Parts: sequence; structure tokens; C-alpha cells
Amino acid sequence: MTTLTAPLSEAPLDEGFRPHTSHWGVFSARMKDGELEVRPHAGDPDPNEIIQNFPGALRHRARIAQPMVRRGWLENGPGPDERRGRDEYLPMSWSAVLDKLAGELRRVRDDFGPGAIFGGSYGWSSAGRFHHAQSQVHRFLNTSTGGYVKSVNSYSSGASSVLVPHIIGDYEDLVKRNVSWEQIAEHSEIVLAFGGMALKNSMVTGGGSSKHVERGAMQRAHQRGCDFVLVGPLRGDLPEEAGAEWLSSIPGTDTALMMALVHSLVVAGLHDRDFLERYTVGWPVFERYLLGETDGQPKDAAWAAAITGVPAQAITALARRLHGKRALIVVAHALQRAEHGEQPVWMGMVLAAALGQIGLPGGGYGYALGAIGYYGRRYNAVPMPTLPQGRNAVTDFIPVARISDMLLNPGTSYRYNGQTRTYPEIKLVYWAGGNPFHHHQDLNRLKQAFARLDTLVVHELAWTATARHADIVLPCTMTLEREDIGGNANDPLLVPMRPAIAPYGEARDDYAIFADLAERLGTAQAFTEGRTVRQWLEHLYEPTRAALAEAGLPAPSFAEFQASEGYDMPQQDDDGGRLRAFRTDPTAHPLPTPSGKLEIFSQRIASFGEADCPGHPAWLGATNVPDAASPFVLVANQPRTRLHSQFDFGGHSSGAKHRGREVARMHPEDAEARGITEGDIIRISNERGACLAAVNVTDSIRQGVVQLPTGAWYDPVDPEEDKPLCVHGNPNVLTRDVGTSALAQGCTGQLTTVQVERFDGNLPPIQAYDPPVRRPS
Ligand SMILES: Nc1nc2c(c(=O)[nH]1)N[C@H]1C(S)=C(S)[C@@H](COP(=O)(O)OP(=O)(O)OC[C@H]3O[C@@H](n4cnc5c(=O)[nH]c(N)nc54)[C@H](O)[C@@H]3O)O[C@H]1N2
Ligand SMILES: Nc1nc2c(c(=O)[nH]1)N[C@H]1C(S)=C(S)[C@@H](COP(=O)(O)OP(=O)(O)OC[C@H]3O[C@@H](n4cnc5c(=O)[nH]c(N)nc54)[C@H](O)[C@@H]3O)O[C@H]1N2
Ligand SMILES: [Mo]
Repeated sequence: MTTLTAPLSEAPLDEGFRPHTSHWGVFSARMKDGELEVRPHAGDPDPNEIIQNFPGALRHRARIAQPMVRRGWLENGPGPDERRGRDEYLPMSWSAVLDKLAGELRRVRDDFGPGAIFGGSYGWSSAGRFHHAQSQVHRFLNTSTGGYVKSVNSYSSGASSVLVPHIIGDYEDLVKRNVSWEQIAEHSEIVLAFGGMALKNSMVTGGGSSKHVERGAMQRAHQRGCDFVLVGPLRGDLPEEAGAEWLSSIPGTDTALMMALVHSLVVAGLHDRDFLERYTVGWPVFERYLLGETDGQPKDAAWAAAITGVPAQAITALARRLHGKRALIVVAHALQRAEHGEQPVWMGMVLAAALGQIGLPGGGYGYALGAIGYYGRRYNAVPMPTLPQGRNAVTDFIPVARISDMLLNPGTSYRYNGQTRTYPEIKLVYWAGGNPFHHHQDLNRLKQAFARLDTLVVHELAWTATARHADIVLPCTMTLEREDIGGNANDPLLVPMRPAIAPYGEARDDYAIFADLAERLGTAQAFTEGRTVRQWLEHLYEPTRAALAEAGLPAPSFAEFQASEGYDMPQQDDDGGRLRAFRTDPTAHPLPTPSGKLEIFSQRIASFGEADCPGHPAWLGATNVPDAASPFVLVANQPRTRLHSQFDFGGHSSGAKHRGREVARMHPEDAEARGITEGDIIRISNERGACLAAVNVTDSIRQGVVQLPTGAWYDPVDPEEDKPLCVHGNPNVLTRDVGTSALAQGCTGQLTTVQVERFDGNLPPIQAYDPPVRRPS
């Protein structure tokens, strides 16, 4: 710890603006004349407009005002029910609903054991450190039901987070303590970004960011003469400020392109043999594959051109440009959120190794840089407040994106990271802070999976499609309705989050709901430790204060912190992490891989014997190959105007829709061939489902590709049907629910193939935000 910034408070807030933070940035808020006003943090050079979703969302009709129970569950008791998703809801008092829920938790725990409860509860919830819903639900289940079946990994990095420990070592270190934005601004000479580094993505930071630095860093690098090259289907994945050259490529083919780049280096004798010798294992095996000695197919530029759509000559020219420069290879998370998603992550490392750049400032492998705002920054030098979750007595888990498989196929086996595992039989699912009807693939299949349950419990602030499938819906507060501490380990500002308004209707904090449930289960002391919210905040803040004091820095008391506009924490050096240390001295600082080196061939992965993830990076063939029935590749990427599905009904998100529908993009020639023009409504479909969207016709997308972001709330026009049309534009009715490979079983939601037609029928109204109809009981 050397870069000690003295704590500094920002310009004082005036006229009742109170500090707050969200995953989309630090901001302040006030109520004026009954309206919420928000404004970005004064020190933020490039604020995120997503905060403008708050005002319209705060009291929107989609909010949930009181506890609700699904009629079928109330009348028939727990059990499988096809009506989930189209049933009606009846209001119930808090005390009655918590009595019922406590009884049901007790029944499942006593009759089937805690291993029949799935509490993975994946999702981003909100930014506060205490009211973090996923931490709350885990803590509750650990203290009060004897634990739960959990999920491991994320939808974000399902393939890479399993692969990287085998081949590079420390995943966190790779994404967070490796190549920083400061290094790019100062050192990089060429940045080759597969899938880009879209500002819309880095504007989002789990826990919130006080300064969005990415645009400025790319601008400074570009002005200094650094070249940016974007490979991918969308021109907008690098900002104007980067001055990037766009190599338009077919999605899902990056591994082949990277191989051809390495092949071009090798045949020209330009690969860094010393680096490969000293820092890697397995190059000779891979080189034989690359040159075609093992399978008769050299992975050369002509071969790759046919697969990727990038001309052979552009590939060889790019290889030469990369050689001899401070070159940075970036691979977006998106590339591994696809079938065989492990391959581009592995091959990106091999390309960076062949260039000999790994471990140099601004060079090497910036995996996922720019995907989220906490990558490529410094770590704080003091601990951040964190709610302890307790110990889970159940050891069973699933890879997070295998939820439908688990619910549909209990007792069957599957492969994961070298193990053969068995899906448990789940009776009750508890969700707080996530939206599987946003995040999961093949929603019609997910619906069938949820129909199998005895009970689905959801805490939500709004009537998401997940809430509409639940048996018990408990309304929770939204972040602006409660007090918290905001921050994350890679942003200096610790924020006293202050409420702007009282809770909506009967909504309660997740903590209060769990505390009352724990009371009923006889575990209140274990869950609450006797603390009020305020006492928890003080308790969680204390380690940070103590560390500041120990470092000899001003260490405000909790009361002082609470009354401030935030304090900057000291930060660690930008030291390049383990990869820099390894480069400097590979013997003293081996990587935490089996060999201690970068593994181009992994004996361990080879020993797992998976055909879909062999022992070295391999081109396993394209999986999203368009055909006559589904002639387009659909890119279902992150939305620009919101975080996932959160506040889709907010002003900024809904203002970007057209005729109420999410906007898809397609190329002018594709549109013309189908009689589609700007602003038309289109029907996007495949064998799994169909949705409507509005269309933006633009040449900033590759021909043959259609893009529809995630996050429009699932809105089935006729929920009685097996595969109802989503009239709003949720791409997850189309995506395939399969794992990346038997190694990682990650989410593959980014790409699929689809048909596109103009929709000339009567346009059904959007009903996604209307609370489910309720007959008076
Ligand atoms: N097709 C496709 N699908 C994808 C992806 C893709 O690229 N393509 N990307 C995937 C990725 S990377 C991710 S991370 C997932 C994201 O999936 P999720 O994280 O599940 O999506 P969110 O919309 O952020 O869901 C958070 C939910 O928490 C609720 N919430 C907010 N605050 C609170 C609170 O205080 N308490 C409670 N109880 N609830 C709260 C919000 O209302 C919201 O419904 O989606 C994945 N899905
Ligand atoms: N505004 C906003 N920002 C977000 C989020 C959000 O919901 N909204 N979600 C956050 C989360 S949780 C995560 S995990 C990150 C996700 O970070 P990413 O997964 O990297 O983000 P995406 O926008 O899904 O994809 C980035 C780009 O990759 C390109 N792409 C897709 N497939 C391919 C391919 O096969 N090859 C190439 N070369 N390019 C391809 C697409 O054009 C896409 O725009 O974003 C974070 N940032
Ligand atoms: Mo994510």
C-alpha cells in the first residue's frame, strides 16, 4: 500500500440532495414537489445516464405494494402446478404470509432436508453492502433452514472462471489486478479487442463507481498514437474516442481468427520463442495442431477467412502489426457466453503469449477488460464493509446456468470440471435479488422447470416475470428507500447511502422480512445477532475504520461518515499483479496452475477427457450456423439503457423503446431483402420461441447478424400456450439452454440463430408492467 490518498469529501450537497450509489454509478437524490430528482456524483468525468431510470421507477405501477400469494398455491397447497405464470394473486397480511412461509420452510426442511431447498438466488440486486439481497438470503438460509443447495460461478463468466484457474491461475487477479486503464493510457501501442470494450458495459460496476474513466483512458491512448482494432459484429463496441478500426467478423468464430493470427506469426518466424519457452507449457503440442501436423489442417489465414468472414490478407496484415509492439489482447466476456466459450478465452492467452507481451505494462492479456467497471482499476487498501453469510451445511451445488436441467432432471448425472455430479431433487426455490426470467435461456423451458416445484418464493420490488411465477411474492424496498453503505473494492469512494423517500406501500427491507421469518423459525438471534439495521451498518463499517486508523489516516467515526458525502479510501499500487511478478521472476512467483506456468496444453483438462474441451485450444466447429429455417445469427448482448432487467420501466429505458418494443438492429441489405424498413415491428423466431421487436436498420452491424439486447421484460401474449409470443422483445425466449462445455457448463445466452420477418398483424399491447389481475376474494 503506497498510494495514500487522503480522505476527501466532495463538494457539499445542497438543497436536500442526499448521497447514494447504484451499480450504474454514485449519484445523489432528493424529493422535490413529490418528484424524485437525481444527479451524478460531482467528481464523475463521464456519468452513466442509467441513473435516470430512477425517477420514473420509484412509484411506478409495476412496484409491488403488499404481500401476494398465488391462488393455486393457496387453494391446493404446495405442489407442481402448470398455472405458474398465468395464475392470479391474492393479497395477504405480512403476519399471515410469514406464518405460512415459515410453515412451508419447516415442512420442506423436516421432510426432505435443506438439500431440497435451492437458494442460489443468482442476480445483481442492488448496490448497498448490507441490503445486498443475495447475501441476505444466503445468511438467512444458512442460519435458519440448515443451509441450501447453492449455485457456483456466474452468468457473466461461466466458462472463463472455470477455465482460467487451470491455465493462468488466479481469475480475480487476471481481471482486476492485471492491465489497467492507466496502463492503456500510458503504454499500449496496439489494442486488439475481440468483442470490443463498449462504454455502455464498463459504465456498470457491481457496487457502483464514482468515476467512469474508460472513455478518457481510451481517448488519451488514441491521442498518444495507440491503435485500437475491434473484431466483432457491431461497430459500436468501441467508442468513437478510441478511433478504432473495425474488422467485422462472424460471431462465434474468434478462436479461428486468433489461431490464424498465431499461425501467421509462426510461419513468419515472428512468435516470441523465448517467452513461450520460459513462461508456458505445451507450446510444442499446440504448434503441431496449429500447423496441421496432427489433423491435416493448417490453421492459416485462408482457413480462418472462410470461417470468420475476415479476409485472409487482413489477418496476415494484422499479425504483422501486432508483432514488436506493446500489444494488448482483449477478449470480451461475451465471447465465452456461447457454446465452446472456453476456447476464445484460452486462445486469447495463447495469442498474447505468442506475442510475448504478458506481464508488461499495457500489454499482454486483458481478459474482459471493459466488460464491467471494476476491471482494470486499483484495489482499495482497506477492507470494504461486507455482510457475513455464515456457513452453509449443504455442500451440494450446481453450475449456475444449469437450473432448468436441475429442476427437470433430478437424479440424473452431468459432467462439470472433471467431476460427474448428480442433480438434487429440489422442492422449494427461494429467490431474492435476481430475475431468472431475465437471465436464463429458453424461457419456455424455464417455465416448465418452475412448474415442477412445490413452492417458489420471491422477494421483489416490482412485478417481474419471475415474481409472476412465484407462489409467495414478498414486496421489498428499493435502494432509495433505505439506509446503507455503498462501495466496492476497486473504487475509492465509500458512500453513505441515505434514503430519499419512505418505503412504497407495505414494502419491507429484505433484512426485516428475513428477521421476522427467523423469529418464527426460532433462529432470530443467529440471523440478526440482535442488531438493528443501523447497528449492522456500524458493525460492518468498523473494520474499514480500524484499518484507516491503523494506516495513520483520518478514520471518521460511523456518525461522521454517515453525515458526510463520502470518503475516498487509500488504494494499492497498480502493480500488474501476479502476471507481472511471474514475468519478472517465474521461479520466485510461479502462477497457481499445475505447472506454475501459463498452460497452452493442460494435462489436467486433457485428463478430464471431454470431447468439447480438449487439452489445448481447438477449433471445434461453429455451433451457431445459420440455415434456411434460421438464417441469422442473433447477438443477445447487454442493454445500453439499463442494467439487465432492472427498471426496464424507468424513463431512460422505456424512452429508448419504439412503439413500446425493444429495438433490434439489422443490416440494410438484410432488411431490404425482407421488405423491412426503419421503425417496423419484426417477429424474431426459431424452434424455441418467438418475440416481437422494433427495428433499427443500420450499417454498423454485420450483414447476417441481428442484435437484440437483453432486459425487456418477458411479456407473453397468451400464457396458456406452450410457446407464447413475447410481444415486448425478450431474446431469452430464443436462446438455447445448453452449457458451454462439459468443463464449465457456463451460460451460452449471447448467440443463437433466428428467422426474422416483418410483423404486419395487430400489435398486442405491452402488459409486462401491469400487476397480475386480481379478483376480489
Ligand atoms: N441472452 C442472454 N442472457 C443473459 C446474458 C446475455 O449476455 N445474453 N447475460 C447474463 C449476465 S452476464 C447476467 S449477470 C445476468 C443478469 O441477471 P440478473 O442479475 O438476474 O438480472 P437483474 O435484472 O439485475 O436482476 C436483479 C433483480 O433484483 C431485483 N432487486 C433489486 N434490488 C433488490 C433488493 O434490494 N431486494 C430484492 N429482493 N430484489 C432486488 C431487481 O428488481 C431485479 O429484478 O443475465 C444473463 N443473461
Ligand atoms: N449498460 C449495461 N452494462 C452492463 C450490463 C448491463 O446489463 N447493462 N451488464 C454487466 C454485466 S453483468 C456483464 S457480465 C458485462 C458483460 O460484458 P459482455 O458480455 O462483454 O457484454 P455484451 O454487451 O453482452 O457483449 C459485448 C459485445 O460482444 C460482441 N460479441 C458477441 N458475440 C461475439 C463474438 O462471438 N465475437 C466477437 N468478436 N464479438 C462478439 C457483441 O457485439 C457485444 O456487443 O456487462 C456489464 N455491463
Ligand atoms: Mo454478468
